Amino acid sequence: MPPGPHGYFAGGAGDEITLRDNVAAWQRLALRPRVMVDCTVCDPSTTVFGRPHRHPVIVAPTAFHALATEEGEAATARAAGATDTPFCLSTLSTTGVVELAARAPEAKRWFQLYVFRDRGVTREVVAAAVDHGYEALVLTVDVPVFGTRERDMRSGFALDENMPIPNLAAAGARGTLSLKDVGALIDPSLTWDAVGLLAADSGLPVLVKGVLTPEDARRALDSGAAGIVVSNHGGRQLDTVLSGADALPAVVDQVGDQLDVLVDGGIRRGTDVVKALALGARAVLVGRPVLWGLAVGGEEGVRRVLELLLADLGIALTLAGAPRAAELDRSWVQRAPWAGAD
Ligand code: FNR
Ligand code: LAC
Repeated sequence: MPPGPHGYFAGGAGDEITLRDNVAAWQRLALRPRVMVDCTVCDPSTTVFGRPHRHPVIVAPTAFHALATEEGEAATARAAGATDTPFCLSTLSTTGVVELAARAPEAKRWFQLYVFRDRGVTREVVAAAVDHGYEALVLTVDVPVFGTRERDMRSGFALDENMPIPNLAAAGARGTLSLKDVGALIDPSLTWDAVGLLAADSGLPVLVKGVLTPEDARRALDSGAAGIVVSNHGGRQLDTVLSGADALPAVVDQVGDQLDVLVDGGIRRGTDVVKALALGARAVLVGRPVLWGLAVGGEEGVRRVLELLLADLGIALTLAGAPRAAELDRSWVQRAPWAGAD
């Protein structure tokens, strides 16, 4: 990839402390495997919103897939569909909501929402998602403004005016766009009442993405959310916040019996997924690995990334003595001795 788009995909906010810790935090947990368990059948399945999923991996919403491959989000969604992985389309996609549904009809699709200042545009895009079979809305709540992305400042990263970004065009964006221009279209006045309104308007389950504290988890529950994604946006927003791995347990303790809690950030290995499930997550979202697969090999590349992760998950579950993923609990993890003193 050219350095500008590569830095945009790879980078985080500030000193990238949270970006690095997202990966490191899973590695600070040690597994406590059980042996002599009948592992003839491995069943990684889970339920999200009461619906069965063949496995707990979901493609995280990420913007601008045409930066990685000409086909854009259709390639990613098809690869997701081929591996029974739900695909979450970003509001900032380079393929529209309706077009993606037509080009990847097999994929289980979710839609991630950024609420624009122009609420008319938001209403229309949500209505299109509802009409075209998207199964859930993921309301991202950690972007009242974009974080300080110094890689993008150094590279002068901007979106070429020839790259289609349908929802931004509808929201009035024109010409070459910096991330600041994009951010200016997003409504920074959003508060918790938006969750219930969105659920009522759409009739779809609403997941609140970007919660890191039990306080906010409780507010999400009280606001009518169906679930939460414990997430720091891949370390791209507020630097030095907790990783998903470290924020997850307290959120599960607060609302886990009433809401589906998902987690993302730094999930790279089957063992990371096992740890997330053991800590109480129902599913995990994966961001950058999918983008790298897309950049290297388009649809085939994404498929390969997902297949590798799912195969690794099967081995990890089996070797952990938890062939049925639903049986994992916190007794499967402990703080690792190599994690160092607090
Ligand atoms: C993102 N993420 C994101 N989230 C969101 O809700 N809407 C979006 O449009 C985007 N766009 C986006 C672009 C890029 C390039 C990245 C890397 C991330 C955040 C994403 O959904 C997810 O929270 C993180 O990427 C998860 O961390 P990992 O798996 O990338 O470590
Ligand atoms: C990002 C946005 C688009 O993290 O969510 O770049």
